[in-house]
Amino acid sequence: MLTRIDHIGIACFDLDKTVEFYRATYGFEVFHTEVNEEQGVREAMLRINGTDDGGASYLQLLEPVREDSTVAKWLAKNGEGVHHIAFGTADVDGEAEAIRGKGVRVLYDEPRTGSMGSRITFLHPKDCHGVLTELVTSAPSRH
Ligand code: MC0
Repeated sequence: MLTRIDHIGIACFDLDKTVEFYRATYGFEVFHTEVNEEQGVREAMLRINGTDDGGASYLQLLEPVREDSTVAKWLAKNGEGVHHIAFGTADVDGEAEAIRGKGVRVLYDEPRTGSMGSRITFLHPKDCHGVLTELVTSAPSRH
């Protein structure tokens, strides 16, 4: 079961300036930052609210850390904006398998490491009406 919006991923050229925009405009504060080398991004998580299943929903601001990263490629083509949406689930493996069985391309054979120790996978945007879609099981310590 997909139980919440875990985060909305927003691609930006300058993470610090974008963080400052969200702080000054809406009052959202940075909950967590990290560099995910595998994904080629530096990211800031802005916690928006807690959810009924004990998780939370975030805005995830993403700045590429190398030219060949998927986010750098996307920014070069589209400019800044919403890059993906992520649904939270207690069972990313099971959800990925079930969705693959419905004919949607799941991009990873096994979930990889995402923000704050989560386990993540992605669904191909061309199979999801143009939306790059991520499935996330957050680390147990986050609940
Ligand atoms: C590409 N496309 C998108 C898209 N990225 N459509 C909607 N939203 C996006 N974000 C479209 C392109 O416009 C193109 O359409 C087609 O998909 C193929 O794209 P491409 O530019 O030729 O690029 P590919 O095929 O090399 O790669 C696309 C793919 C890739 C989705 C497979 O971006 C990928 O593996 N993404 C998953 C990983 C990722 O995005 N990581 C960054 C966030 P046309 O019509 O022009 O053919 S990391 C993250 O979020 C972590 C840290 C976390 O949450 O914890």
